Order: sequence, then C-alpha cells, then structure tokens
Amino acid sequence: MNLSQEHLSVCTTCPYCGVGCGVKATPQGPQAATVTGDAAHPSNFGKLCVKGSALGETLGLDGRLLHPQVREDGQLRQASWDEALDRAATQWRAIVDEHGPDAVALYVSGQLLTEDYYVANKLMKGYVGSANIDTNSRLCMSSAVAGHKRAFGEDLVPVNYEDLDIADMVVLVGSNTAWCHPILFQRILRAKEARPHLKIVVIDPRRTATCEVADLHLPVKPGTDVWLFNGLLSYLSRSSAVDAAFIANHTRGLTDALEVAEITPEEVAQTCRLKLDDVLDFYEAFAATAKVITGFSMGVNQSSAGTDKVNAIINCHLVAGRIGKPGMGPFSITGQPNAMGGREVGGLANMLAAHLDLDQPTHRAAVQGFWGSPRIADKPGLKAVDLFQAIETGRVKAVWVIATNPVVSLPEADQVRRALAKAELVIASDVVAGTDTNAFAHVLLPALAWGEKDGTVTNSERRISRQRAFLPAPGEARADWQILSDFAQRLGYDGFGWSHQGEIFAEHARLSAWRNVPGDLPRAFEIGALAALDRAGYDALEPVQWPIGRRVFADHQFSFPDGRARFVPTAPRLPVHMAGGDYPLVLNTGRVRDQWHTMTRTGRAPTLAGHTPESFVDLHPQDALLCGVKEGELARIASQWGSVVARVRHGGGIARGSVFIPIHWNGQTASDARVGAVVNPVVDPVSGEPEFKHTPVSVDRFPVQWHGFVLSRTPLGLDTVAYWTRVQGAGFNRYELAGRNRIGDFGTWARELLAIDDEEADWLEYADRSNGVYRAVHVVNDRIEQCIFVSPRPDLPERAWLASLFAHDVLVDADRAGVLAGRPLAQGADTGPTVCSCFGVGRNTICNAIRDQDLKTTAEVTACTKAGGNCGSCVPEIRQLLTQRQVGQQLPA
Ligand SMILES: Nc1nc2c(c(=O)[nH]1)N[C@H]1C(S)=C(S)[C@@H](COP(=O)(O)OP(=O)(O)OC[C@H]3O[C@@H](n4cnc5c(=O)[nH]c(N)nc54)[C@H](O)[C@@H]3O)O[C@H]1N2
Ligand SMILES: Nc1nc2c(c(=O)[nH]1)N[C@H]1C(S)=C(S)[C@@H](COP(=O)(O)OP(=O)(O)OC[C@H]3O[C@@H](n4cnc5c(=O)[nH]c(N)nc54)[C@H](O)[C@@H]3O)O[C@H]1N2
Ligand code: SF4
Ligand SMILES: [Mo]
Repeated sequence: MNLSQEHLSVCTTCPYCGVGCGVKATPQGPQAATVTGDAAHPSNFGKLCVKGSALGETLGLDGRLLHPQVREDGQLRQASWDEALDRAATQWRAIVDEHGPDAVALYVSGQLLTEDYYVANKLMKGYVGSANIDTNSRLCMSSAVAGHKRAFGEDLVPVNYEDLDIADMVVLVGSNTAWCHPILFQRILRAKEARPHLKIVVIDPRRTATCEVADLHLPVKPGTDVWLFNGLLSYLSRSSAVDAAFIANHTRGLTDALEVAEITPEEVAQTCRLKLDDVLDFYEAFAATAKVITGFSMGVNQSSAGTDKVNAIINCHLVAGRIGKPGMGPFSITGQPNAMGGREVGGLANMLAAHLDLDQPTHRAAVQGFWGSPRIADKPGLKAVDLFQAIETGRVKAVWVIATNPVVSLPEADQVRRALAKAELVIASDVVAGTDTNAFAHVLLPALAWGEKDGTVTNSERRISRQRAFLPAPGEARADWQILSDFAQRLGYDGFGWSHQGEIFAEHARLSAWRNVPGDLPRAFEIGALAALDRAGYDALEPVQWPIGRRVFADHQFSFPDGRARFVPTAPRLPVHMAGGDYPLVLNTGRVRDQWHTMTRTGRAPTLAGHTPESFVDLHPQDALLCGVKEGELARIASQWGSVVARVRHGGGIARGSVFIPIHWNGQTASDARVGAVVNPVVDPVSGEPEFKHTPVSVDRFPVQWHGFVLSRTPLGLDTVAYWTRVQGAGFNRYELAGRNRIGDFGTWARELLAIDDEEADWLEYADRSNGVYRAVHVVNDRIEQCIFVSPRPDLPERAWLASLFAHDVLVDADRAGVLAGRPLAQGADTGPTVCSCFGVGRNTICNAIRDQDLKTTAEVTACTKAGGNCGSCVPEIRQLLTQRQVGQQLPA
C-alpha cells in the first residue's frame, strides 16, 4: 500500500455478527485505522454497535501469529511456509494413502470469507473425496438449515430487514437481539417509535436486555418451545387466520402436523410454565396480525429439539399463509458474519456446493462435472461433535482447524482436548498465536485478519457485501484461500490455480447458475450475473441481495419438485438430560453485550472490557441460598462432563432452576472458566446441533482464603493463584484474583506476584494484618505502574476510578491521597461500573443524573450524560435503571 492511499477510507463489512454492517475504515499507518459506520450500506445506514465502533482497538500486531510454526520435540518453532506446508501435505497424504480419505477432516468457520470457504469445500468434497468438512455453523445455524430444508426443500430465509420496518408484530424467540444483533434490534426499536402499535414479544427463559422493550415477555421453561408453537398452530388452525387457499394450493402435510400439535392453551401454560393470560395474549395477537415476523436464533437452534423448534415456528407461518409477502415470515437470524456464505458454498458435512444436495446422485455428478474433479464425496461426512469423537477414537487421524476455536466452543470441550492430543496431525490456521486450540497444533499457519483479508460475506438477509483490505499483510500471514490452494497444489490437485480471490468468487457465482433451470436442477440461490465481474467490478461490488431482484417465495413456489411447502409434524419432547439428583439446576449459556466468542479479537479492546470484566454465573437468589453460594463470591459449576469456576451474580433475569454462564472466557483469559467443558454433548438428531442451552449442573461454593484484584501495566505470571481472570484495560491488564493459600507476609507476597525486584521501589502500602486486608500501589517515575487490593471477602473497591489513573503520566497528589482507599477523595468522582462503553459512562454517573435531575426517559439520560448517544447498545440497561426508579426501587449507589 503506498503513502498516497494511506489516508483514503475503505468501505468494508464488520467481521462480527450476521447483521453485516457496512464499515468505513481509514488507515492510520500500517497497523491502525479509525472506523465509522458506512452511511451508504443498506444493512446499517451508518450505524454501528459498540463492538463495531471499537474495531479500531482490535488492530495491531500484539499477540498476532505472524509466521508459520511446526512442532518439533514437543515445542512449536518458526518455520518457512514451504517447510510447514510440505510437512502438513506429506503427513496428510500418507494418512489418506494408508487409511482412506475419511481419515482426514477440515473443521472450518462461518467467519471465513465465501472465497476461503468455497476452496475448503472444493478441496475436501471434490479432491480429497470425503465430506469430512464441518464448520462451527454446526453449532449455530444447522438446525435452521435443516428446518428450512424440511419445510421449503431448500435452505432459504424468506425475510428482508426492510420487512421489520413495516411489520405489525415481531416475535423474538431465543434471541437476545439487543446484545447479539444490536443494529437489527435498533431497527426494530425505530419501527416501534414510528408505529407504537408494533407489538414486540420476546420468548426467552431469561429476562434479557431485549425484554426491556417488549410488550410481552414469555419466560418459557427451557426447552419447551415446541409445545408453545404447537399450541399456536392448533389455535391458529381454529381461528380466522387460517389461509385455506394457501394451504390447499401451496402446502402439504397439515393434517399430520396438527395431529401431533394438538394441545390446549391451558396445557401449554402448564408445560411451558407460563401464565395462561400471557399465552392467550400471544396467540390472539399472532392470529389477529397479518404482518408478523418471527425472528429466532440460538435459544431455538441450539437444542436437542432444535430442528423441530424451527419447523414448529415455520408451521405457524404456513398455516396463516404468512410467508413470501412484505412485512412477514419466519426469520432465522444468523450469528456469524458469513454463516450464510458458508451455506451458499455448502460448507456443512451433509451439503454440497451451491444449494445442491450431497445425497442426490445427479447433484453430485453435476458438481463433479462443473469442477472437473477426480472424485466427489458420495456420503455425508462427520458432523462437528461426531468428528471430534472420531478423532479421539482414532478413526479420523488428521484435522485442519481453520478460523474457529473448538477447545473452547464445542460441547464437552475436555473431550476435544483429548481428541486433539491424540490426533496424528493437527493443523491450525489462525490470526492470533495463543489460543486454547492452537496449543495442540503440530503445524500452525498465520492467516490474514479482518482489515487485511479481502473477499465477500453474506448476511442474515442474503446480502452479499465486500470485506475489503485496508491494511498491508503483516509478517508472513496469507489469505486462508491461498493457504488452502497452496496445500491442494502440493497434493497434486489441479483446479486451485487462482491468482486472485475475485476468480474464486466468479467460479462460485458460475456454479450457482450451473444447470439452474426448471426441469434440471433449479435452486433459488442463483448469482450467475455476478460471474462476469472483472477484477475492477469485483473490487467495486456494491452490497447485493439474492435472489437478485425478487422476494423469496413471492410466487409461493417452494423448492420441492411439486413446488409445495411442507408442514412438518413436531412431536414435542423434553431435553435428553433433565435436572435432578446431583445436578439440580439447568445451565444455559450465551453471549454478553461487548465480547465476541472466545475473545481473541474483542478481548484486545479496552473500550469493550468495562461492561463485563469477568465471567459470572447468574442464578436466582433462592437457588443461591440452597446451594450455599453468595453474590460476589465464587462458585464451582459442575456437570457430569466437566466444571468451571465463576463469580456469583444475581442479575435479576433468571427464573428459579436455571443458571446462566457466558461463553467467552477460556484458558487464555481465566484460570477455569471454559464453560464448554461443562456442556453436555447431546445433539439434535436431524441437524447434529448441540444442546448448548440445557445441561444439568450443580453449583457449590468455591471456598477461598482471599479475594483480590490487580491492575498492572505489565502482564503477571499467575501459576500460583487458584483463581484468576484477565481483561485488557486502557494501558493496563486487569486481573481478578482469589487464592486458597494463607498469605504470610503480604508485602513479600505482593512484590513477588507483581514481579518487583527493586528494593527502592515507590511502594504505597496499607496492611490490616489481623483482618487480612492489604493494599499496595507501585509508582514508577510518579506514574502509577501497578496496584493490588486484597481482602478475605469480595468487598473490594470499585475498579473504575483506579483504572482511570492509568490514563495519566503522573499520579497527582490529590489522587495519591485516595489511591489506597481505592476511591477519590472528591465526592462523585467515582463513576461506577461501565454501562455505556462508547463514552465510558459508569452506572453511578447515570444513577446520579437520574436522581438529581429527575430524568424520565432514555433520551433525557443521553442528553445529560451522553450515555447511549452513540451506538445505543446500552439503551436497554439505561431503561432498566429508569424503570427501577419509577417502581420506587433504590438505585444502585
Ligand atoms: N455480543 C455478541 N454478539 C454476538 C455474538 C457474540 O459472541 N457476542 N455472536 C454471534 C453469533 S455467532 C451468534 S450465533 C448470535 C447468537 O445470538 P443469540 O441467539 O441472540 O444469543 P445467545 O446469547 O446465544 O442466546 C439467545 C437466548 O436464548 C435463550 N434461551 C436459552 N434456552 C432457551 C429455550 O429453551 N427457549 C428459548 N426460547 N430461548 C432460550 C437464552 O436465554 C438467550 O438469551 O450472536 C451473534 N452476535
Ligand atoms: N456453551 C456454548 N458454546 C457455544 C455457543 C453457545 O451459545 N454456548 N455458541 C456456538 C456458536 S453459535 C458459535 S458461532 C461458536 C463460535 O465459536 P468459535 O468459532 O470457536 O469462536 P471464535 O472465537 O470466533 O473463533 C474464531 C477463531 O478464528 C480466529 N480467526 C479470526 N479471523 C480469522 C481469519 O480470518 N482466518 C483464520 N484462519 N482465523 C481467524 C480467531 O482468532 C479465533 O481463534 O461457539 C459455539 N459454542
Ligand atoms: S450489529 Fe454490531 S457486531 Fe453486528 S455487524 Fe453491526 S456493527 Fe458489527
Ligand atoms: Mo454462532
């Protein structure tokens, strides 16, 4: 990249969620950029949520994987690309020669670009000759995919974002949209402001931030959604909402579906543990509203009845003919930035490219013919959970993991460690060096990251957007498609000779049009028009939605040969493992607002660290009492598969019987918080998607002698500490600590932990030995370097004010006076825990403003404090504080 280009901004797409927001990035030197929303992008019209806004902070080479590495004598060492790829290819070939193509596997990701994904799929299915390629989308979208295929004959999402602008009812099922798809959520909020009659219904066992704006929250008993939607189907079938003409002309199977859906609202209320009035309110409103969108995500998909949940929802839209028309339809909200692109290229183990089917001989022949490949996989490969089991049993001997972190994100995650430890060959491609999965690699390959890589992604509404590079490739990192193609060529395969990702896109587009005509192999996924793009056209490609120029199912033609949609009978069943006995509570897992997955990228952004600085287990106060755990203390959460330690929290949103733990923390960010280790490995029988939201667990005290925290400009070695978690602050690392050891001499112990060997160090200290309280601050050249606070109880001062001291080069006297107290001497200077990450506004600031100025609306809070004025992600939490005031509750101090 030359200098004159350096300050031009580049339009690209956010690498996080499936909303697929357009981003304008302006490079500031080779490893930095400022980021704003792209006003011209139809997914977000210039808005970004807090994660998107903080993208600039995630750039930089700290922790990046910059060179290939190979394992030798147990240790990874730097190697050339030739050495690393030769070693990978030689071992891979030897395994295939001896054990056949099903002894090797790829495990890839919805965070790959479409071009990367296409190459991975072509390599495995067309050249290696095995369908052992699965993806983390198995953990995410596969139930939706399976549900769509059963109902429509093809994996199609029949809703566009603009439908949300005109819908009269939006039902959000198992979706914490406010936190996980914030820009879509704000679009719903704007629709509600414009048309207040828009009814928002949230179906989620937890009271989430999304519920703050709902007209109706149905806190279903975990795992019972099929009963609820069967009840709705049954209700609708007797109501005037039935669209008899649509059912007669465009569907099949209603009678069979109704037979198993027969259930009264009273029985629904009882089974789903809901109020009858609420169930009826939902059913009546649904029946009475033509323009209804049912958005759903992981509370639906990640279940041992996930595919049935999806079909139970779709059944309700079919019976009322509410599909294929503006403002209505079942809406699977995709998680990852390119979940949809992965489906287009057929990246799952039971799919073929371009919406063709692996189990159809004519489809297989068509794809093989198009590729001109030596072979084509002729049976489904192993799905993610089965794949890692087959690795442990030795059936699969080599696995290449690309852009995903299975040691953290798969269920029964300790099994994944065992599997990888046993595999003959583990190749891992990643952008960062240290991950829980990379630790098992024999060959570790550096990939280009967001901002460096270049290609396309497809969002939840089937809109293809360009991700463009705006930074130079660092070190020896290469694009994932290049690494894969280079590897394929080493195996002697032709068909991988592209010189630019645009050529791969063109091939993918051509395949989508291949024999795609009525009477041959028709599919709705067709982007053949884009195959003609030359390099300049590809580079300039504007966001484009498929099917190009028409609405999915507008003609009521579904993708089965008879053109009819299918009602799928969904006989309700409970999760396989129910709470009881030694494991009396149900573990639910999911996301927090400001982190992305295993934190390899969001974990680098100080702006994102303040909102949830530590993992936690949220449970009901009465359950806590029964388990003998207290808010603020630590608990061990165990299942029959594994355990984690987390801080006890009463967030107020959890019904009795359930606990919630976030998915993000892992071996790099905490001593023992990898929740995947606890999660049961049961999967949905149709989709193979794991039951991430329902594992029976026990919760017990994790007794410690002391609690503490450290803020330190330099990283600590923590081998001797029983409990630790770490996040990145602005100019410091923040550690939460707890120990089981009795500390003898605090001063000596603290200096050792903080690695201070200078006897003359400027060291402010407070010790109350008889009470076990200790505080110390290390100052170097008048600048705060580290501080440590220890107490036998978790009653330590707020971190926010102490953290703010690290922003200054001099610890001024006024602050020095308060530093051992952990709070400013001046009143009101402690802002409290972060609510608004964009402007760094704390809870105390907001509560004080609400109290002192008698604020009533979120807009007033924004006007006074700025909180909520940028991305809006914290508006639901501000609303909650306002509600607490209105109902006369004491606001947090
Ligand atoms: N901040 C942030 N945003 C993200 C991500 C992230 O890591 N961080 N990841 C992205 C990805 S890949 C995904 S897949 C999406 C996920 O987006 P969501 O699906 O919205 O997020 P989750 O928190 O996994 O789970 C959604 C909700 O399902 C509820 N639930 C649990 N059990 C049940 C049940 O039996 N029935 C019902 N109806 N609900 C239930 C949970 O309480 C939870 O609130 O988010 C995307 N966006
Ligand atoms: N308990 C529980 N577990 C879950 C879930 C849950 O709700 N509960 N949700 C599941 C879902 S929906 C999902 S999507 C998964 C997500 O789980 P993962 O996919 O395991 O999570 P990530 O942290 O996104 O992993 C992406 C990895 O790829 C690297 N990477 C980023 N960009 C690139 C790139 O361009 N190229 C390469 N080669 N590497 C790159 C990152 O550094 C990181 O190591 O978690 C699943 N696991
Ligand atoms: S909603 Fe946020 S995380 Fe999702 S694509 Fe938009 S900016 Fe990125
Ligand atoms: Mo996901």
